[in-house]
Amino acid sequence: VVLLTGMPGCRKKTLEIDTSPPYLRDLAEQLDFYIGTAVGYGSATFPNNSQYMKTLKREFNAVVAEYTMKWGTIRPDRETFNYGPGDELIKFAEDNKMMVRGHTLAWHQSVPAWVEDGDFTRDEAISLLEEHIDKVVKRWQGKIREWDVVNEVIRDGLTGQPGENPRRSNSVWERFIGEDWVEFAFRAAAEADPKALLFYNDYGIERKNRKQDAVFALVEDLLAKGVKINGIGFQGHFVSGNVPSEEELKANLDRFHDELGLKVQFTEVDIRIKKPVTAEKLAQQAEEYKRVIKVALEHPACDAVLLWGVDDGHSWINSSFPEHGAPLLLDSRFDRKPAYYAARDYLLAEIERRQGGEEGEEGGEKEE
Ligand code: 9MR
Repeated sequence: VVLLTGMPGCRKKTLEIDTSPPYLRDLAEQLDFYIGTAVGYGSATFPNNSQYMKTLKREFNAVVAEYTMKWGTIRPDRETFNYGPGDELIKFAEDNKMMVRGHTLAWHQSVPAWVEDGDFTRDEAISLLEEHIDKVVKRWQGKIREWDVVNEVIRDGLTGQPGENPRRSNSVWERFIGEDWVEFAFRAAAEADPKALLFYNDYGIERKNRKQDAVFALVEDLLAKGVKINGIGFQGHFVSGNVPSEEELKANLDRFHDELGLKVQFTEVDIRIKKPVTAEKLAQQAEEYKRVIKVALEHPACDAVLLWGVDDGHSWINSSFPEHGAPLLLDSRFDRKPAYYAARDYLLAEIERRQGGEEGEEGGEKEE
C-alpha cells in the first residue's frame, strides 16, 4: 500500500474503502425496520463475490431475489422446478438473520418460453398458475415473510380517455386467462401459506397519477371481492431530480393505507443519476435517499425499504439506462457514497431522537 500510494497519480483513497460501523442493518433493527436489497446470482454477485457477500451481510437485514424466484429461473420447463438458487438465498438469510421477501409469483416478464409460446386454454392456464403458486409458496412456507404475488399489471402512458383499458395486453396471464388471473393468483397464494403477507407490486405509482388510480381501483375491487391482499409495494425506481416531494410520497402511502387498510413498502428503490455524475448530483441524490427513508420510517404502515441492488456496479440500470448511473448507496467499489452517509446519519439521528424521548413525540410504532 505504501509503495503504491507513493506513486504519482495513485492516491491512497483509491485503495481503501470505508467499512466502519455503525451499519445500516443494526440501526434499522434498533428502529424495528428493514433496510433490504435485491440480491443477484452468479459469479459477480451472490454467492461468489466475497466483497459483495461481506457488504450484503454487513449492511442489510432483508433480502429479495433479483431474479432467481421468478418463473424464468424456477420453471425452465414444465416438469423441472429449479429451487436451488432460491434455497441458497433463504439459507443465507437464515444464517444472517435477514427477512426474506419473495419476488414474484406472476409477472408478464421472465416467463419461460414454454409458457409464453404455449397453447393453453383458459382452464389449463388457471391450473398452471395455481399449481405453480401453490408449489413455490409451500416450498418456502414460513421462511418467506411476504410475497409479491402479482407484479406490474397496469400499463404506462394512460391518457384518461373514456373506455381506456389500463391493463397490460402483453401479459401471458391476461391473454390466456383474462383479467381475473390476478384474483386466481392472490387466492392461490393465500391458500398455500395463510401466514404470508401478500403484496401487489408496481412502479411509477409513487405519486398521484392515472397509473396509481388504476392500481388503486384494481386493488379496491379485489378487496371488495374478499381477496386477501396485505400490502402495496411502491417499487421506487426514481430519477434523481424527479423524486416526489416528502408530502407527495407520504400522501401516496396514506392513500393506500387510510382508504384500503393496506401495508405499504418501498420495494425496489434506486435513484439513477443522469451522466455525468458529479459531486453536486451525488449530494442531491443523498437528500433524495434520506427523503424516501424518512417517509417510510415515519409511516405507521410501512416497515421496510428495499433497494434494488447492493452496489452501483451490479445494478440493472447500467444496461437498461446507459445514459444514467450511480443509482445505489454504494459505488462500484462497494465504497460509501454521500447517499449512504445521509441514510446512516438520518437513522442515527432518529434513534437519538426516540431515545431522547421528547415527551409524547417518540413515534415510530408500526401497526401489526
Ligand atoms: O433487475 C432485474 C434484472 O436483473 C432482471 O433481468 C429483470 C428481468 O427478470 O428484472 C429486473 O428487476 C425488475 C423487477 O423484477 C420488477 N420491477 C422492475 C425491475 C427492473 O427491471
